[in-house]
This record gives sequence, C-alpha cells and structure tokens, in this order.
Amino acid sequence: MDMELSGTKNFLRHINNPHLAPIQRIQSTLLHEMQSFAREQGFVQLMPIMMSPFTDPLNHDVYPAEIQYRTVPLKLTASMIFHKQLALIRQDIDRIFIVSPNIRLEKPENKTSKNHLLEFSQFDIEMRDAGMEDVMVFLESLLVEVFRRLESSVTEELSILGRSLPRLKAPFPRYSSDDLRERYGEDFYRLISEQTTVPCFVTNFKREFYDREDPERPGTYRNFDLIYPQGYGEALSGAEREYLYDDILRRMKELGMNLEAYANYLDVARQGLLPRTAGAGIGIQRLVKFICGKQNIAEVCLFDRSVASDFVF
Ligand code: ASN
Repeated sequence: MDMELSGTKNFLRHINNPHLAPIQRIQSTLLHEMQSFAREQGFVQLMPIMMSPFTDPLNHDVYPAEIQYRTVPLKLTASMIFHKQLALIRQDIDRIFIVSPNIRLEKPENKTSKNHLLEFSQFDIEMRDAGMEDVMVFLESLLVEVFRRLESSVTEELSILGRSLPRLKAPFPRYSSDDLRERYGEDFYRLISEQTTVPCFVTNFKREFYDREDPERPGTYRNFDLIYPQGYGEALSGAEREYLYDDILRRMKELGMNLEAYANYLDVARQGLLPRTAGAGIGIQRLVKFICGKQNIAEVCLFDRSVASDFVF
C-alpha cells in the first residue's frame, strides 16, 4: 500500500510540474513542423505498424517483446526498418516518413540511463535511390528549419524553461568513428557529445546487418549517428541499406543470426525486389529533451517509461 501511495504522489508531483505543459506544447509544435517540412520536401507519411512476425534485431540485447495472435507469434515493433524497405517496393513512392512507436525492453544495464525509454517514438524516414550523404543533408535541413520555426512559434514556452535554442547551421561537422577513437579512445562518443558545441555526424559503425558495408572498402560501414552537443548524446542513427540478397545473407551469417525468422524478407530479397534505399530514425523524446534543455528523458514524458520506471500508470 505504501509503495502505491508514494508512486501516486510522485506521479501527481510530476504531472503538476509547471514545466510539463510548455514541454508538451513544444513537442506538439515540433511534431507539426517536422511533418510539415517532410511533406514540403516530397515525403509521404505512412502509418506505423506495431506488430509483425519480425522486427529490428537491434545492436544490443533487450528482453523479448512478443505477443501471440491465435497461432501466430508476433513481435512488437522495435523499429520499422524492414517495413520501410518493404514499403518502397512500390516504384511510385520515393520518400516516406512515419511517426513510429517502438518498444524496446531494455536490460537493467541501462537502468540509470537518462536517454533510454522502454517505449518511445521515432520520426523515421527512408529514401529510394539515395546515399547516406543525401539522408544527412535532408536531416540537417530538417533540423535547421524546424529549429528556426520553433524559435518564433514557442518563444514563450522556451522562456519559461529558461532555454535558448542553439542556432543550427548546415552542414554539421562529419567525423569518422575511427578518427575519433584514435583521438579520444573508446569513450569517444560521450566525449565528443560533451565537447562539441554543435550537432555532429559520426560515420562508420559496425552494427546491424541491414546497414550497408561499403563494397569498395570492406570493414567500413555506410552508416552514421547524429550526436547532440553539450552532453545530450545520441540523436539518431541512419544508413544506406543492404538490399542485395547475397550481401544480406553474408552479413546475417557473419552475425550468427537465425535466418528462419527472416524467411519472408529473404524471399523478397532473393527475388531482387528490395529497393536501394537509405534512411534514418530521429528519437522524438530525445529531440524534445535537447530542445527543452532537460537532463533526464523522463522529465519530458507525461508517463514515465524510463528503464527505472515503476509503471505507476
Ligand atoms: N530507425 C533506424 C534507422 O532507420 C533504425 C533503428 O532505430 N534501429 O536506421
């Protein structure tokens, strides 16, 4: 009983926090501006899917999030990566975006993280016949323009939060993870975020099989993260995709993956039908946290879904 009472008390304190309304207004305007800008640039908005026989295997271990409908085991969406590729099989749609809810049941290692949620949303994009540079250029222009629009549309909210938005300017610096590792050591990711004053791209990470390995430079990967300045950490990840059957199979085997779970996806790839695409996914709550100048991602959410959450509501 005591536990429940303190949970409710914390929730009521949080929901009545004077900063929570301006944060929600900023988020609402942000979503509006991101969607408007993407549409202006020729993107078509698709609806998210929330369950499927397969989902993103991710680059780190999480608890399984599965349900069963009749005889069919389904996974809750960890990211829409594969569905973005499959959607672009249609030749008459070139650029898509989705506001996509993702479930990732993080392990206790992430319990103290101020940047992880068990459920969050991505602003997910994918572009046909595009390279990683095309995606980075789009993301830069999206962020520069959205920040510019926010400055005049949520002035009062930002001033309540005591936050002045950084003036973003494209292009953002681009670094390779190898160079950064050499310069800063293994902890380069955290250090670059703490030391930089502008958002920057870091390229070339060895991770999920669907991020394309450079055919000309094996061992180099055509992917990237965007890192926020002032210690705010990861903003997004993106990449060119593997789309050729032999490459996909080789990459999956290298990682010792269970091919059976991907049988239908592999079947489409075997028929040569997967389009050549590149894309990325922006963590929306992480972006709100950065815009609002908050330290902990739980502070920008109405309902706590941080890894340490006790799920009061
Ligand atoms: N959305 C990311 C991408 O498009 C994938 C992810 O979230 N794991 O690359």
